[in-house]
Amino acid sequence: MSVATQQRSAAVTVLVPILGDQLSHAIASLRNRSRSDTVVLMMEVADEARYVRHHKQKIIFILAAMRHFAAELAAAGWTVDYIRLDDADNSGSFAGELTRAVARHRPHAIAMVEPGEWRVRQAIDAWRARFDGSMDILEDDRFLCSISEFRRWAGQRSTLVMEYFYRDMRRKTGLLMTPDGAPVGGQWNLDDQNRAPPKKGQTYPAPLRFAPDAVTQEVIALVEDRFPDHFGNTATFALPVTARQAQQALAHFIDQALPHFGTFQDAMVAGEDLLFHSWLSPALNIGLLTAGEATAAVAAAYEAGKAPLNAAEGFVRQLIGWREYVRGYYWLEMPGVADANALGAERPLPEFFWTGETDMFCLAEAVRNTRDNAYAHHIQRLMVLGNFAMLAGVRPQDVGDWFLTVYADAFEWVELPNVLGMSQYADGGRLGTKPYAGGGAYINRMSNYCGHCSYDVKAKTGPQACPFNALYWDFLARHEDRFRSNRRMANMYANWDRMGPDKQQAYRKSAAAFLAGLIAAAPGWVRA
Ligand code: FAD
Ligand code: DLZ
Ligand code: SF4
Repeated sequence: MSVATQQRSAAVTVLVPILGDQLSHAIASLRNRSRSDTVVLMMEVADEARYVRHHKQKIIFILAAMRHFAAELAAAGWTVDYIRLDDADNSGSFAGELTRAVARHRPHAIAMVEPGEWRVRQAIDAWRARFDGSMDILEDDRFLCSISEFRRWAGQRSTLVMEYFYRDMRRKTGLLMTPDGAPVGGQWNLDDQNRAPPKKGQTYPAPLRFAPDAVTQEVIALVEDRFPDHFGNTATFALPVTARQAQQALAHFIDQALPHFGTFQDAMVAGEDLLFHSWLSPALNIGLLTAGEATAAVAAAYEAGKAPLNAAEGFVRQLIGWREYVRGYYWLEMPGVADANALGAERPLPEFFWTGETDMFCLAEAVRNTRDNAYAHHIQRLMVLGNFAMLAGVRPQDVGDWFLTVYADAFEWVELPNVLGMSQYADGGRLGTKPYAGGGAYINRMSNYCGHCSYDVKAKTGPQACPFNALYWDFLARHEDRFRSNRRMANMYANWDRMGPDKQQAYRKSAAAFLAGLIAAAPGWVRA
């Protein structure tokens, strides 16, 4: 491997630690800095792989991308002190490696970009308090909205409605805006054109899969050796691990998938792991690609007539709307939100989230995609996995641990708001105004899953009936006090009322029988 671990001969002045999700050549800590008095520190540490037992592909992805990035920096003339996981003296933690690096290089200053996760920020701040030199923590300006800017935005409002934040971000970036400040096409949000079910006979583009090179293969062997019991397949690893590959993935998405991305954003199809989704979140979240680059390329494709507005707007909304919004929410609400459990859900996570062994085809299919690719698309996460967990009353922190462990794109700043806020309603509606709850009819309408399933989606109660049906009504009944007065749920309660007591009882008995049969996961899946 060509990673440079050079000792500098001249007195070193500035140490620049770069974390595994900061792999951007334009990172603020390197900007305007001289190569002659800088040592870049990159640290592979076992603690980060083990604080939850990440999917093997997630560890491979981050370590392989780190090694490629370090080699690129070295080739560009930077001095890189790269600590490998299997280095003999590796302490296993960021704090331990910072201490060792200070002893090696005796820097007069340290400069690093703010860590993306609360947990890591706390550890770095604690270390910094003990360090007797100067240490600058710089803003992560790869995000389009800073943490302080979001705080100001939120401070002026009683509720955090994403739509208003999104409009401000459109104005700020000028993306898909006319010169006189109006949204292109006259509407801010084309979400109502993003919900078509899959079409019979539709074909889907083949995902762009990157074959592991020698560097990545070495990491795969290392991960198999060091973390053999972690969840996930490694033979199917195909993620981009360099900025160049991430650009290829973006170009492939724009060319092959973007034209249909908007229309079929909520569709699900058996055996189709991506449909028209981009699979760019892993690369975006570790910095191989920035949101600015991806949205500019998509807006340009729209302007060139290569994609319709509902696709370009849908994609831009996810990135400058949702992605930036959840990050702002995370830093606004942490650490309290991590323990949120507004619905008092206490059931442990079912075992099938790990094994995939369930007769519910939609869930088995989502777990398979997760195991094979460390990926599932948004509607699998929200309306299959998350929906099931919420309806079944699974403890939100167990759900969060699972999502954080299994996805290559899972970093707490984006995972936690999506799980606790959007999907589990654990924050009591701070992020979303109503729970994302759906029965079998929703999944049947938006997918072809039910045709493959041994349950009957049309049957309402009894052992053969789709479990989502009874669980849905049981959830509404359990949380009637909270949700009946929610205007957006009035229709659902009107339907519940029309059923009458016998039918209501049958639903509740069916749900109870199903829930009694669920097997809980053993604790060792997440933490040793
Ligand atoms: P596309 O559908 O192609 O969307 C394009 C991009 O938009 C994504 O790459 C992503 O960067 C961004 N995006 C879309 N939706 C969201 C969103 N809700 N929040 C933030 N960014 C969004 N996303 C993560 O990046 N990491 C996570 O750990 C994560 N956990 C999730 C957990 C749950 C329960 C839910 C419901 C959603 C979660 N998401 C998470 C959001 C979303 O599901 C993924 O970003 C998306 O599935 C990634 O696949 P893609 O790149 O093909 O996305
Ligand atoms: C997730 C992860 C893993 C598995 N390994 C490393 C690592 O060895 N070195 C590193 O710098 N980062 C790693 N990461 C990412 C971190 O856990 C964390 O998400 C980021 O530092 C953001 O705070
Ligand atoms: Fe899922 Fe129910 Fe359809 Fe089976 S019948 S795939 S459990 S929604």
